[in-house]
Amino acid sequence: MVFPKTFLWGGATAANQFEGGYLDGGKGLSTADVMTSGSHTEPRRITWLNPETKETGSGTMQFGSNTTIPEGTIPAVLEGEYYPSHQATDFYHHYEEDIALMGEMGFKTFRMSLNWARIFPNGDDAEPNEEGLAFYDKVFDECLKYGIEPLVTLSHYETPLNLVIKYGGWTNRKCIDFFETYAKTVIKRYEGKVKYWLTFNEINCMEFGPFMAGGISNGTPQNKAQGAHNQFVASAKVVKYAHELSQDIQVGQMLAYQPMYAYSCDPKDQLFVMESMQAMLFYSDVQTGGKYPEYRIKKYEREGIVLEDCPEDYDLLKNYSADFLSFSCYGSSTLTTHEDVLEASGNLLMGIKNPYLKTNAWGWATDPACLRLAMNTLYDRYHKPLWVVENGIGWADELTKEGKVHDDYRIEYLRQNFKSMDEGINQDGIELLGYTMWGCIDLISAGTGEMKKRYGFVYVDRDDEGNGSLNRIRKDSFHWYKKVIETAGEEL
Ligand code: BGP
Repeated sequence: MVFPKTFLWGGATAANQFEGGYLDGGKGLSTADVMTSGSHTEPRRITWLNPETKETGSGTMQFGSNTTIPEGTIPAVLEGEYYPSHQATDFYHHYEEDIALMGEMGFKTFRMSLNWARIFPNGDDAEPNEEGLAFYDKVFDECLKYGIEPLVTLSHYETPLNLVIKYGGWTNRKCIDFFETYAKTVIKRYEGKVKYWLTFNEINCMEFGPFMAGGISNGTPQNKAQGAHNQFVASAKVVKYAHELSQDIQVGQMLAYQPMYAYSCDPKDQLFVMESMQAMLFYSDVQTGGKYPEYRIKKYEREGIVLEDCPEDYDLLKNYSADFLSFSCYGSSTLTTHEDVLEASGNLLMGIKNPYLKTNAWGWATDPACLRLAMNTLYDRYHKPLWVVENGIGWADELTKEGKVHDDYRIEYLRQNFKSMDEGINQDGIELLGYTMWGCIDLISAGTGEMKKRYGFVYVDRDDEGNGSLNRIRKDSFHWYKKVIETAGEEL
């Protein structure tokens, strides 16, 4: 198997899970900063304060459930609580070392995100924070020194907290303007350094995690629909601006994709899969396809959802759809309508257990076919270039006494996924721009806030209580991936 010479191999991270320095350099608070840590079994929580009574507490913040916090309260950082994003794995103070490690592996690209609240601490500030802008200048310069092309997400699961408190997050159309100002500021500032941009990470997370996706702390169907609409319009405005600024800049969509299998050949199960696929692909139908699909228009009519919109919104969506479609894909899910099977299996988000597949400790099914399936579905539907910007396996890696991490399970997982990707490119003829493995240097988990759910080629010495030296240690997979890149996939 040989990948194209231009193929962009690399790794991916997100500011709120990697950077730390949560108040350094004038950064404001973001939604991620009020989320505590959970565990395999305990959900992550969002902490809140009632400004009148001074009462505090926490509400559920879990994938698969709609966040709600009591009326009259605001999300807030509380004393005595542990918030994993505050230090994360401290890229803020380790970026030179980290980018050098990426350079050593031969990365061609590095997907990272900007922390919006580092640039506009309150989201609605009149002027950007120069210290925040300067930090990312240094990061990009460092990447370019090693010939690493930055791929930058504008918003990865963090919204400036002030926008949540003052405006209700992305339910409010004002966020379109704030985001546009932020995006224009950074796209202009980093012109010549950053060519590839993504607007919203896993935009379809609005469906099952509206607080993470859009700072929406009351995730009613109406609020989620409006939040998504506002983000679509904001994305289109960013595409418009980038194209006007330069022919070289490309703005992509980022979708969380999962192949879905019906548990049985019962037509009811097939229909359930079809509808679940619609719930996922609605987001790319609009952002990459350029228009609201009929099935979603009907759904809104049925449910009495009315969007606050204007005719220009739809012109923008049509004329400024995404240049390419990037996606995350970790495995597949299996769905059923059969109550007895559901009861025996559990796990709502990732579906039920598939007897043909292995799962990791968090119940995520690894699937050797997932990337080829994802690539085919998305390419057939949109015929736009694709980019795998997240894929990988979370594991409670063990550091041996000799200071090694023998992560052969990760190598095996990646080997299978690269074969699947190769089939998509070489057998099916799909245009795939690149691959960035999720969490290339260990970081905290988005879903659970845990440190022990590790993905990286590089181990970071830090535990679930925030203790550790933060030292970086090359895992076995580090050396393996370096070879893969060196040989363009010939040596797996
Ligand atoms: C995606 C997110 C990432 C990331 C990854 C792994 O949904 O875009 O931010 O964290 O999933 O998920 P987790 O961290 O929950 O294992």
